[in-house]
Amino acid sequence: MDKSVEEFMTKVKDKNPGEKEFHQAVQEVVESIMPYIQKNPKYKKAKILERMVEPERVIIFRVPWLDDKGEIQINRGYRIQMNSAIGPYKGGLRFHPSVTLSILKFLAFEQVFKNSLTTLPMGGGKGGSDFDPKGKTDNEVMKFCQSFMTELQRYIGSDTDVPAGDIGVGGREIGFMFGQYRKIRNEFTGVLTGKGLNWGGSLIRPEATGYGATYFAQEMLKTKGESFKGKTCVVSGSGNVAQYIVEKIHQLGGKVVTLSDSSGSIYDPSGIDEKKLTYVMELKNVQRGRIKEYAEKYKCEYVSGKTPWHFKCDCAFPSATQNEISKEDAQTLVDNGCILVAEGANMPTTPEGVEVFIENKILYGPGKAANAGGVATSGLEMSQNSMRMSWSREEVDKKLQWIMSQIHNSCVKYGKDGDFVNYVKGANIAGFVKVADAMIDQGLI
Ligand code: NDP
Ligand code: 2IT
Repeated sequence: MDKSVEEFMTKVKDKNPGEKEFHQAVQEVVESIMPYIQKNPKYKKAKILERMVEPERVIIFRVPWLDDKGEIQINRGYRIQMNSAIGPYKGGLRFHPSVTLSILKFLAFEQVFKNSLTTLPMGGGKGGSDFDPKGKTDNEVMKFCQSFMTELQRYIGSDTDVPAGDIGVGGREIGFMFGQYRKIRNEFTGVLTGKGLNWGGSLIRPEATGYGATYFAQEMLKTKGESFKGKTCVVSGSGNVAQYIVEKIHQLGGKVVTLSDSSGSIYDPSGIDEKKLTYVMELKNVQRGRIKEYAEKYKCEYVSGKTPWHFKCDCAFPSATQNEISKEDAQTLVDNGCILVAEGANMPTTPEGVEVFIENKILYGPGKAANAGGVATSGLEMSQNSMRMSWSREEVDKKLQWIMSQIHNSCVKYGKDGDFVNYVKGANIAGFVKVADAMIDQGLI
């Protein structure tokens, strides 16, 4: 490791003990940016990196709620307001039992760079809770969401901080939280994105992360004169992001052969078509069942407790969670002929796995570039809310495609190295420059 990176990381680790996911996300960014900062001393002098790893504000709160048996439950709520130099804090809420301060700080840190890449004026934030929506009734989820928002509402607002969904937070949860915000504050504003279409939501927002990741992959393929036609793809996860990646790849002539959840993966060599995807959406979004049931219905293979990376593919779309591709998984993908990895999830590849992709010079699109279509379309939802208007499906989709191509251009601009594009370096530097310059312009903030 470069000496200046090592020194910087020692300080970050000492100041944030035990936060290993946060250290991981910071280290990846710092490794890309340090050489750039050495060449541009104004960033060093202004201690921009040192400031960027310190959240502007961290809010941690108690979330008490009553379950269906009348028993009191207590969860912990968080909001990390990381950086607002280029716009209001913006980023999702994650409800999952694995949620910790470290995980939300890593996600908030990534979000700052991602949002900067979108071309839109959004700062970075993230929040959530260790609440587990799995196995809870709609009534229990509502009780939790209401209690969560009763406290969170003090800190957010349409010009201050605009949360959205992430793992465990979809349309249902956004609805319950929006209702509670409106009731307490007596105002109807765009304080959350991912809202229902009848009450301020944007067309294409549900599809946006998955569609955007596919558009980004399409841009990467274009650099090699390739397209999705005839490509076999593996996708992990089976939630919001995974579902719309499957839909878009199918529309573009590719074939998706896997999906997964935290219990295991399905392998359907004949491909997941529209009809099968409709079944998956009903299974996951309405019945809230397990992906194993797909294998039973369509008589295909199910591997219990395993990720899908050992299935042969041309393109891979990790779309479940952080650190789901190990070094060995990355090597298996490369050995099996995989030419492209586009991250629907945030930080799904371990640093050792990333190294394998870069060394082998495959098309590797890191999450903060590849999955930025979700938050970008949230930004478009905010614009529509401010205007009190809504755009058509075609208009939003066109804007999303344009934004993904702009993000791709930015990555190429800062990441081109001969005929290879290092999208990690490109995304990190491009995301950094806009925020860093804004911080310098605005003085010591
Ligand atoms: P969902 O809650 O809709 O789906 C999550 C999926 O990932 C489920 O299939 C879930 O399986 C699986 N999963 C979650 N945690 C784990 C785990 N620890 N191990 C294995 N599988 C797991 O979430 P999204 O689709 O919205 O989010 C997926 C990823 O995409 C996340 O990394 C998120 O941060 C990222 N992302 C989401 C955006 C959005 O707009 N929603 C935008 C940009 C990135 P199970 O049902 O078993 O839990
Ligand atoms: O990780 C992400 O970019 C999201 N979960 C979406 C955030 C948003 O504000 O739409």
